[in-house]
Amino acid sequence: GPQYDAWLGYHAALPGANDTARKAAPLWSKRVEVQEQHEVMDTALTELSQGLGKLYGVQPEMIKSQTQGSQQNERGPAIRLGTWAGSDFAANVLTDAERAAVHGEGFIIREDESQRELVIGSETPQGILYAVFHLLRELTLKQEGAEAGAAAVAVATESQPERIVINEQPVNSLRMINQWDNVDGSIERGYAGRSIFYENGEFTQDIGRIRDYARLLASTGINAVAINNVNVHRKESLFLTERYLGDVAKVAAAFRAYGIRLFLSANYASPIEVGGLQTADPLDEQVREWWSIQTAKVYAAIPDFGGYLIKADSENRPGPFTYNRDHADGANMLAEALRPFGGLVIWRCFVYNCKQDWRDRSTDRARAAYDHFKPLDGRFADNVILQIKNGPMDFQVREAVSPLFGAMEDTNQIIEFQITQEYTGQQRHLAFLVPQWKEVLDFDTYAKGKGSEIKRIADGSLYQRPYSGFAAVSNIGADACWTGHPLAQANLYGYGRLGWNPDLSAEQIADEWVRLTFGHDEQVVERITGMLLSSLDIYENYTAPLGVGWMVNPDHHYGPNVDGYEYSKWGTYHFADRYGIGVDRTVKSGTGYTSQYHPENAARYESLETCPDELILFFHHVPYTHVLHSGKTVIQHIYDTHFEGVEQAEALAETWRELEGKVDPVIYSKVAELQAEQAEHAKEWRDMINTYFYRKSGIQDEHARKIY
Ligand code: BDP
Repeated sequence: GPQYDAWLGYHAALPGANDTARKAAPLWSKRVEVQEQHEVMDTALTELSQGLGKLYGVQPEMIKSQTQGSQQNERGPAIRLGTWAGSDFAANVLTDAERAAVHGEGFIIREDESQRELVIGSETPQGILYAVFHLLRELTLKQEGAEAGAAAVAVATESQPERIVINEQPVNSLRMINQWDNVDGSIERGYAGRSIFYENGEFTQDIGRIRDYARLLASTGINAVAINNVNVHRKESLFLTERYLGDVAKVAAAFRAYGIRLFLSANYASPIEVGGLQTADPLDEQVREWWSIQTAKVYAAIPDFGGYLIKADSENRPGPFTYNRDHADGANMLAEALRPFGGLVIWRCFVYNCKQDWRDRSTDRARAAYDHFKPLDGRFADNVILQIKNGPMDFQVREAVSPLFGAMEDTNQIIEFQITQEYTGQQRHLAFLVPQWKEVLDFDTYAKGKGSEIKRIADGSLYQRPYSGFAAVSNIGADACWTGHPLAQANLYGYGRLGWNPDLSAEQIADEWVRLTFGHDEQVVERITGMLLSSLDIYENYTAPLGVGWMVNPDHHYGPNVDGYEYSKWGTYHFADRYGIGVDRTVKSGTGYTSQYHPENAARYESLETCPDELILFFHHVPYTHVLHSGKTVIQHIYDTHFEGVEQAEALAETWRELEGKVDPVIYSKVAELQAEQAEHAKEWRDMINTYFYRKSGIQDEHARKIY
């Protein structure tokens, strides 16, 4: 059904879609020709046939021919697809220069003048698969006219329909998903049911569901996945051994069919936990040998294994610090074991002291990643990639960007986002995260002068790094709609699309997702895109103010708790007292964190005059009466945004209710229920936050609204 098909339903399930659509079927859609055999190519063919079938109501005829050299004049209407090396289709239609313009996973889709032939070409089978998904998406998006009953596809301009001409090249080479799934079937920070990978200590037998997931991911351009939690416990450490490798290989096969490489999170202390050694010291010969042998076993089972994802010396996980080694020593040791097989080490920079003393303000958690890793620039092996969270704290609704981007020109770096909504409403509240990711990606680090945006560091172009890209924590589970909140599918979709092309706008991504999922009814499109695009600001309005973050219940992180973390060891303080609030991270009088940015940004954040309002409490400790650039005092801003946020959350619920009867009834009810719940919970946030600051400050709301 529509919940499960997500954005790949091709409108087959929408009322009345098929009859009118059939008329609009392009000439070439009735026949598909291919000349080569490859697993991923086969997937592409299946997708193409299914997709066209759903879109136009007719199954295309599939022709597989081994013979090359088909002549121009013999060719009847068809889609012809193939790689440069494996077919002559592209050669017949495209010039050498056109082909040279795309490489690797990039592709070309070209319709001829007479609109009888559509050629899909790429250097790789993966490129062909991406092309097929891209084509089906475009055709679905252009079905608007067909659904409205028009005779021709909506690509028509004036009387002549437009010829399809598409060239696409993924901007980032690694486009990865991290599952935080545990082998007991639970998911760390999962809000959409149990794991689809594991149950009760074993791998699932339901490979079909994993395949369906691979399909969703590949359709947005994802090409890598780590299938277990970065917090690797004893049982998951055994994934590298005979105990589980056969199962891992089966999952790898499901992903392989969709062009996705499998990675494993590995336990840094595996040589001890699994290998029975006394140490995991990266410079110990036995330890190095253990990793080499174990890695060879992994590759024997999974020849295209991607590599290891490592969380070390973080939140009680083991790491090289135990042996007085640094993270370059640790990562390079694993890199050596992986190198013979072309494998990668993805080493996370989420390293900080989670047992710090709150009275000691010199240990600012925001500083930690930069302090640990910046001095190691240039020391990492060439198959090591550092995975850096978008911000220096931990996926808050608002925080500064990580100053590590642009600080390590001799190190491969990828950016880590969190699709799962740990701190953004846990898929009970609506929070479309793409606008946040866009802001981060468009942030100018000034690392090499103006125009050094984070997206250009993530994609490797600024420093010409060989490995680059995106990673993100998944938001899916065994839930019927995959993501708990049906509209949270837009985050998974949007992440994949941005990884492919970070220049897509949040508006375009939202519009695409809504149309692919719900069809082209203008009211539906307008309302749901509106809901998505306003959702993050609304969530920010009624939660922690002005970039200060946290204020959530400890451990599970749902719901308001202003002092929940204030007197604990995690380093996530707001320092509110009767006079003011915020963390002084200036060089002048605070932790000195601002100096981790390049001078342009350092200066902007250091000064109260130039620090942007939305981050004022992230960088400064100010009195409640401090006047923001908006003209409001901090305390009045807190009151206003919290009252407004609740009204906006109520309006979201109201907007959705207007769509009853216009969207799938199951999705309708689920979202209606969740939006009502969000509106209720927003009130709890408003009341807790406003009351807290009213009592601390003793300052009245200018509008004398009811605060407890
Ligand atoms: C935090 C989560 C924790 C993760 C950690 C991480 O609360 O569950 O293990 O990040 O990224 O956001 O390693």
